[in-house]
Amino acid sequence: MGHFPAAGDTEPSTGGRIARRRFLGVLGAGGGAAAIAASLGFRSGDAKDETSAGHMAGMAHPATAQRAAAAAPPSADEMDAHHRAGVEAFERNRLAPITAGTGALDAPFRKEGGRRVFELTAERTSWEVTPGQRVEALAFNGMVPGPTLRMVEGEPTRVVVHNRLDQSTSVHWHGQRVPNAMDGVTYLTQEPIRPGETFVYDFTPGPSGTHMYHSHHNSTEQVTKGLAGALLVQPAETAVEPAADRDYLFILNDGLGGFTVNGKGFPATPAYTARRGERVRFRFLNYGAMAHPVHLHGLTYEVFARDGYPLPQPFRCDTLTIAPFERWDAIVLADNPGTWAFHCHILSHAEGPAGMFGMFSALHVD
Ligand SMILES: [Cu+2]
Repeated sequence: MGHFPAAGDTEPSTGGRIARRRFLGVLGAGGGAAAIAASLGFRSGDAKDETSAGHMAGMAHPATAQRAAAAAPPSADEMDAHHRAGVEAFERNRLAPITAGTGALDAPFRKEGGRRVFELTAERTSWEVTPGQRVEALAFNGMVPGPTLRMVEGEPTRVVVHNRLDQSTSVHWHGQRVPNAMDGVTYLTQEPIRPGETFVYDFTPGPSGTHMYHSHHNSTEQVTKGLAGALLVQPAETAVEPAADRDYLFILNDGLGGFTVNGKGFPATPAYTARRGERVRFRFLNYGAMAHPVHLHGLTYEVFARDGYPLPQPFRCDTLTIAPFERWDAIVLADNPGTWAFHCHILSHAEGPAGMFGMFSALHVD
């Protein structure tokens, strides 16, 4: 995260440049600052972020940029305009994607004999986090997070991993009880998958529930830049899990282009929907470096599993902290109509002077 502007991130320079950096630092870290910098009309070099084109449509404002350059805070009108523009962009995203690329799509698979076979290819990819904010990702099958692998408890499964990176890699099946040689930790359980090589993982999925897969080689870089995804194991006996009308992923990361849900920062974050009276399952996963307390307005979580294991007693809450690499499953009864804010409650991960950013989404109940 060191490349993002922070309050102390000033060069020994003079005048407006320092003031501008300080101003950006106050606005918050990560993609938020990047998006805000872009919206205020800074070139990406000024903000030292990863933004290329970096404009949220309709949010650039020449007068705002001049004022910011003179280190004056935005006026109430300007602040409100940015807040409004963000929510309007989020609403547009509900109808049609405002960024290229969708993460965590279901992975296709084929059957060979009684075996389910997936293919994963690790490659460098350009990934659009918020409109105009492109970052260099390390991705499986070109998406961030990687494709969702849906397996069945007890059904023999193979994952063929192709490495098209310029560094070695491996894949760990986080939460699965696999034979040691399939555990994916380089030199501890296997040789690295070298650039250009392919490795075949064979195991029988279990336990059931919400799990993950991720690189276990140079993982500080490889995982946070995208080499991770959801691994969902359907129980052999379906009665193990509560029934749900909808089943959603809420995958947190804080290491690629700021604070993200399913690979996107607000306003490009997923907009969740439900019909009144439905039981909605949320699977929370975190492959970032920080814990994130995810709060849902107006409705209640009934949390029933942690790391795929059913809790002895489900519990209710409205703010659920997801530590790195934990998985939590909750049912939300959509009994209160409206559009409910759904966000990380570390405020500097979700909302600042220019409105919502990063880990902010909403659940719309018809
Ligand atoms: Cu957070």
